[in-house]
Amino acid sequence: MHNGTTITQFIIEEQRRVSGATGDFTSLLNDVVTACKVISNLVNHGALVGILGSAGSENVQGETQKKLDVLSNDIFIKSNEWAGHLAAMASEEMDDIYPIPASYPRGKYLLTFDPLDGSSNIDVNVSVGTIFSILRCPGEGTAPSKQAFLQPGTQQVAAGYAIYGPSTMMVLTTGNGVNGFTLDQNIGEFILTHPNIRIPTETREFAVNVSNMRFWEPPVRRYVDECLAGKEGPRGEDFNMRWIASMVAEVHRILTRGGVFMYPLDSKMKAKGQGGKLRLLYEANPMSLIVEQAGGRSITGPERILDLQPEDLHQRVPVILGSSAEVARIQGYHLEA
Ligand code: AHM
Ligand code: MG
Repeated sequence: MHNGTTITQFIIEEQRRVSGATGDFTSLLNDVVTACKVISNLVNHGALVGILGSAGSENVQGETQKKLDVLSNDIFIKSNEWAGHLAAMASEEMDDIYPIPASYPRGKYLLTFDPLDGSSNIDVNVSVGTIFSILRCPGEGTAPSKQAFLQPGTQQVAAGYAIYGPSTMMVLTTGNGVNGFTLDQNIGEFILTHPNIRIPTETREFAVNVSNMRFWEPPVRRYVDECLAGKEGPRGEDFNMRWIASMVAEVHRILTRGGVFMYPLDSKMKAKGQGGKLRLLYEANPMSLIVEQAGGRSITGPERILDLQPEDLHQRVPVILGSSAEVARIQGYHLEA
């Protein structure tokens, strides 16, 4: 039995501190929370409700869509299009932006999301999640365009993720620290269980897909080589490694006990004309805001991710994030190179 602060109460109390707040943003966050509860319920039921496996389609990135990718995308749209808080949405699973239909009032915010991150894990029952970011829509009243979404991550009003793991959690920042909420399935509410999350600055754990090692650039190679050399190497300490292939789960671990997550640029991506694996607007930017708000750092290699000027809706970027001292070291290796 938990009688703590619900996420709704938490958001309303935060809103009271902002003078002139209309409650629009609070209701928008509530709709996002509802969407994540619905997705959580589907993920939990898995094969019982026939939602595992491929949808038989591809998204704009040329990736095979899972049934749950498509369903989660629909749930996000249905939950968030009606209330009048949004001007448009953009998602990993949609080629173009989704302007709010004329049958609903148009609001002042933009919502971007990856409805089911790590979906390659869904059929093997490993943690997946939803990532989202909220921006203000520039040029209020005018029809939203793709251009409206191309704002640096520093402009995000809020960012968060839901993780569908052994328990379902929601981790949220509105630019004033990071808080974690656990879904109490019995009462259907997210309860504040992890107030003011801080990432430990030092770490001895890294996460990277080592099968790509031969394609990496020298600074990443150097960092990982030094970790692997352990006590006998230049770091003088043994490191541990994890790779879940679900960014949400990786970031959640780092928020909990520190560490570094890397999906760096490599020569294989470059040959395909890609700037990285992960998408800037609905993966890298929201996760970077969360990580920085929790005292960590997030970079492409040489640059801070939140400072990047997006050029495209589905732009991909390299991502290196986590404990500040380690990420600073990796950034140093990039700048030296
Ligand atoms: P997705 O949004 O299509 O699920 O892809 C993103 C995921 C990340 O969650 C994860 O870090 C990465 O892709 C895993 O990549 P890989 O399969 O190369 O290990
Ligand atoms: Mg994703």
